[in-house]
Amino acid sequence: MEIVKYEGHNLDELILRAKKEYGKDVKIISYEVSKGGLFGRKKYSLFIQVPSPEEGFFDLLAKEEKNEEIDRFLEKIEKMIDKKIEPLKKAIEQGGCGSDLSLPSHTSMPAELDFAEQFKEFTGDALDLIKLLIKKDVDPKIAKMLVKESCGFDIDANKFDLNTSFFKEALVNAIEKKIKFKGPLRLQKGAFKVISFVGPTGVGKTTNLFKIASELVINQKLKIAVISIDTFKVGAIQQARSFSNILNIPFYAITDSKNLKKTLQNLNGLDVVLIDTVGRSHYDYWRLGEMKEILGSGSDFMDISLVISCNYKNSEAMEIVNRYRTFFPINDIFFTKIDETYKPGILLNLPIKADIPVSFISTGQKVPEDIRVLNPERMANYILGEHS
Ligand SMILES: Nc1nc2c(ncn2[C@@H]2O[C@H](COP(=O)(O)OP(=O)(O)O)[C@@H](O)[C@H]2O)c(=O)[nH]1
Ligand SMILES: [Mg+2]
Repeated sequence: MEIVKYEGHNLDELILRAKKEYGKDVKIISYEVSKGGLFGRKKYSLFIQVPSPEEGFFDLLAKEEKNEEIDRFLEKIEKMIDKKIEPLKKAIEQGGCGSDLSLPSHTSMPAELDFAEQFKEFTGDALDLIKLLIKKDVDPKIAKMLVKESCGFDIDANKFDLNTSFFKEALVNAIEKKIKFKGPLRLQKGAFKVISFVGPTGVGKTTNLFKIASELVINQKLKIAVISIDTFKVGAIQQARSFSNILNIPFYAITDSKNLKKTLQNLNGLDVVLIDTVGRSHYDYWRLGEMKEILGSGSDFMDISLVISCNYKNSEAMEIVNRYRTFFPINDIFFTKIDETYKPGILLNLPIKADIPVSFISTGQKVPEDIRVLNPERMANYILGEHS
């Protein structure tokens, strides 16, 4: 910033001069009047501010002040927006992100009111358990249905409340009634059994197949073989082959149904054959049809386990189940990656909505130890965040 002084006897003329030289928006700071000279005529000193060619310290400071003003203005707007969307944010939190029933039907209604309306037949601990389940991404309808299983009618309050003071007990009881569990693998020696693992790419089919293989070979002392029809994923065969070598079990890589039939016939003397499949996109109908042809050749003695990652969104997982079940009868759901899942509501939502029993849960990448048989208590622990 630079100050320029004009002097003369006519103030209007001085202003005109300044404007001519520095533009019509020139900033007038002040003027002074003095009397002097022979005839005592008025003399004016006009001070104007002109922009300097380079920005000085004061210019920058002035700009800063302006930015602060803008910042304050923006902050105000942000606060106003926050206030407006607050009920919506609460509704999403209570409805559980990712749940397909997560948004309340009328979003203009404050979340608490809507929650109270949806669950008005419950009170006390029952209501608290419903809230907790929804927070863990359990579908609100399923949360309601499960909690009701462990409720009694409180005549005083005219509402349902838990008939135990322990959330875990209430949840285990409800899970026992509503979800089927396949239980530990109890395979007979000599009773030729085939188990196939299907599901999208990367969910953990190969890794977990070998966890099961280890259990069968090392603990149950069964004679087993592994067949891989996962010939399309880069490195898949090598990965499976090296696991098989470690466990010292026969491994076969197969690409068409005729070979699968023949191989299965040849392996008839074994106790168990585990089949690892290609994990394609579940949208790939044509390929799934082809796989059905391959798996279909042994359907009488074959169990098909659908492997699903707990990371999936509820709606996505349900879609996967529906696509796969149009091609194969699914015997059980095998959950993986619980260790990477903060809100494991899918554990309850999927088996209940799909009406399919659950088998195992994979708890990490380590082979063979990171796997557990799912049972009601374990499932309740994962939901309540009490697992160790
Ligand atoms: N964190 C975590 N990673 C897993 C789990 N199960 C498998 N994985 C990893 O997921 C990746 C894909 O597994 P893979 O068995 O090749 O999947 P596939 O394509 O279905 O056969 C590998 O890096 C596995 O180590 C699990 O329970 N937790
Ligand atoms: Mg694989």
